[in-house]
Amino acid sequence: MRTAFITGASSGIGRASAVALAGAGFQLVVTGRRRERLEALAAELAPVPVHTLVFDVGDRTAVQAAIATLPAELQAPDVLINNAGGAHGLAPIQTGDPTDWDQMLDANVRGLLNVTHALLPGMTARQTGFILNVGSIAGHEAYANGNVYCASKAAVAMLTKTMRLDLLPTGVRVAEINPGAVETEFSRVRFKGDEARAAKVYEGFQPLLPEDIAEIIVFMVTRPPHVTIAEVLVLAGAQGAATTIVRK
Ligand code: 8X3
Repeated sequence: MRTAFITGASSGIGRASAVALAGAGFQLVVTGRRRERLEALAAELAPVPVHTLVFDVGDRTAVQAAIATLPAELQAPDVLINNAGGAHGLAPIQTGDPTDWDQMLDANVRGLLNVTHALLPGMTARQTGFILNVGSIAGHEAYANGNVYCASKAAVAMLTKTMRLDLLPTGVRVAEINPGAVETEFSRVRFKGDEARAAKVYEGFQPLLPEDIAEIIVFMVTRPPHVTIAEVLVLAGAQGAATTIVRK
């Protein structure tokens, strides 16, 4: 049975990807910070084998310790989805909160590196595998007040390209999916629980659903070895660019 390892699987795109990959015949390792949510997901997906690991991707020691508890086979997954991350705050650089900046860089950039570093020995030894990084339209387009979030996702975009080159001789393929406006906890986290402000982001148009992204993720990671869909940008139908949305 093929194995998919998914970070940030307790909600949003990570959770939807876990459900979709289980449906496509994968066994799973699902990780996140919220144990109850991961356990509920594992129960929902039974009898598919689902291993849960609780850690913060930004904590390298915790990442390494958790992954070391896995059986060797699960430390060398067929597919790694680097999904964990998010946005904190939406403010001009001159009034932004450096604590928010640290959180975004820790999860979106260092977190991706921490998990990848822990799994690459197993994946490269197998000489096969697929790493899919969840980037964002924000990594390819600047928008006002996006500053550090955009920068963190631009780092994901460049890491994807450079990792692909470095890993080429190993048979491990690397790609990036870049969602636009997806209705998840993303805006609630960005606006620190301000539900009204978060709801406004998705008001007046049909945003993408996490399941829309998950379906594409499954397609990307199940292509045969001679096919790498290297980058995909997925926008809502009413969206032309990061902040260009037709609201009716
Ligand atoms: C989330 C999409 O447009 O808010 O990464 O940056 S956006």
